[in-house]
Amino acid sequence: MNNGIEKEVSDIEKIIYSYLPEGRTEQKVIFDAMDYTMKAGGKRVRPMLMLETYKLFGGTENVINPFLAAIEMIHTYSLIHDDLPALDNDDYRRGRKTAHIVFGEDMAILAGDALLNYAFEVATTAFELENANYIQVGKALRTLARKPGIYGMIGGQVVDVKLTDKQITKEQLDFIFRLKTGALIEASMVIGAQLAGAPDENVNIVEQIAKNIGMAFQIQDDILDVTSTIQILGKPIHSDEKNDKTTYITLYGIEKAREDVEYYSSKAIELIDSLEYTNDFLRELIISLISREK
Ligand code: GRG
Repeated sequence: MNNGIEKEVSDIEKIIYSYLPEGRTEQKVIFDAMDYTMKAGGKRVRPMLMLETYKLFGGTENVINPFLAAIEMIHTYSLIHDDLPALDNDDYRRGRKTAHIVFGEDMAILAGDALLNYAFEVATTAFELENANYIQVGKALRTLARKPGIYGMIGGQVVDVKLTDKQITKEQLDFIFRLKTGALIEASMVIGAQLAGAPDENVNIVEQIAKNIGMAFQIQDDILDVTSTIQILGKPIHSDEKNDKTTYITLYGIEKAREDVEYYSSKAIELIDSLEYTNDFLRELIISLISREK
């Protein structure tokens, strides 16, 4: 990770942690589970993309802060649930034991639920901030509700789970990638644009940029699952094979997968360059995602 990105991750973590709840009561274990999973050190790709898209369109206010925390909470909830015995049944994530190993399956389910719900509790605090534009916050909230839901991340996960062990087509894999992984990346960037008050035509271009990043990101995830190590990834490798999942690699082979990561990333860069706004950091961040090793 380059120094600029490292500094950004550290700044974002300070913001995210400031929104975590403090637990002193009977239900303290849920606060502990939220804390444990949120502080396990993910790459913070989604909040970074959100913040940099916000800056791309000239955003400078702290209205973005609760949304940075909310998107990472929703992402973390999805990982907790994805690791459960009923789904991928993984013991490690972000270099630590998964939530269900540490807190038990019951508490891991509840911690995921809690993070999803708390994400909205946090995001709605944006209305209380000075200078908050209620229409922009309302639009961002709708994106936050819709993209991770049944037409987005959960929808993609449902098809992924239903088709586990089955022969699947390229079209079905594309559908799963676009929803399961792409939708949250779309939410991140679209919210950044909406909160900065970007015109609708630019919000649409941002959505296209995010779609391409989402595809590149998930294909790279499939590549790393067969080429990396548990030490670097912080989660088990060959997880897809263990779970009888058809992946980009099993369908297309590793060479084509690498070419397609380049293809989707260049499409994202071309689209970003077509805007009359510039943010070199965002451009660099997208390029760094192509060559990411974890
Ligand atoms: C509601 C039972 C129930 C399950 C929902 C929706 C869902 C579970 C899971 C989402 C699907 C998922 C895990 C998609 C994979 C996307 C992906 C590549 C995740 C890894 O993201 P990174 O690499 O992770 O950004 P870090 O740890 O760096 O944040």
